[in-house]
Amino acid sequence: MKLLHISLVFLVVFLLAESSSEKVTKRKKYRRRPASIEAAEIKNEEKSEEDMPVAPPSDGEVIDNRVPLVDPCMQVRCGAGRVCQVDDSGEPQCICIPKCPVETESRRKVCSNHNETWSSDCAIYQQRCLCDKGDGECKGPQYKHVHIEYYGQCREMPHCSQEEMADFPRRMRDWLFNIMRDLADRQELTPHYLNMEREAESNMTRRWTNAAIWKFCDLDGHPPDRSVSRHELFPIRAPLMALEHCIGPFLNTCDSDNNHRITLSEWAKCLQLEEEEIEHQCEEIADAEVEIE
Ligand SMILES: [Ca+2]
Ligand SMILES: [Ca+2]
Repeated sequence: MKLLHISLVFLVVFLLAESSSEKVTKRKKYRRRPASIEAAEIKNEEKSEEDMPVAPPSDGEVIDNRVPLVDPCMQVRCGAGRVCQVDDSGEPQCICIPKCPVETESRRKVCSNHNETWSSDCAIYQQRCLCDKGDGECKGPQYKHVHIEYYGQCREMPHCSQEEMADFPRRMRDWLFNIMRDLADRQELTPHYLNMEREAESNMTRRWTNAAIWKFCDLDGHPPDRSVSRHELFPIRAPLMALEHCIGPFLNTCDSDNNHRITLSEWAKCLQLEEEEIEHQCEEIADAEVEIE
């Protein structure tokens, strides 16, 4: 009996250690917020929750059913604003996060697509989940698709002047190249994109094009279908909106045929690059997925 008791204590300690190390890993994945377009650094593999695939509304996604069952939730990844809970029949379910951490810091605030300030990203995703599940706490049907427009408190955006807009593609190209170079310095690019970065360093004509192609591939991940949806623009749009008031209008102009998707040639055109110098050079998705996980 005593032996069983000790074994149980060990099991609990082990599980606690496992779950806390997982939390540390997840925390590391959160992106630093860029200070400005020139100084911004966005890590290639670091995606926000919004950017990750969201689990189906009612049930969880079983990642690998070969792992021996300890806690059914250990194998389940829930979408943003959801947590895994084992139901009465022992099945893992993704439920809306019951309580978001109380945030007092104003830098945690986010501005929604309804131009409303929320206390944190957790609060906004929780609300979306509640509406998705038809919960009484849902504030209205419009919140079913609520999302983060940008980080920080909602504010009146200055108008992007014609001169600012005219200069924006150049600044954006510079910014993309600088991020790519920075990731290469930190050895955070895959060999495939590292080769493109080296070519960009040594060949001035490839400098902007390679950086533009790399960023396009980086954004086109969910799903990788050779076009970047509005949803896939999130990692570039949300962190920069509060700092660069031209980013929104700029990204809108990129979708020149207004079909809500940006193709590589539309991307090249709005960055004012020669279309014929741009070709699809994205790494196979199987490799990219390994990198994200
Ligand atoms: Ca895509
Ligand atoms: Ca388009």
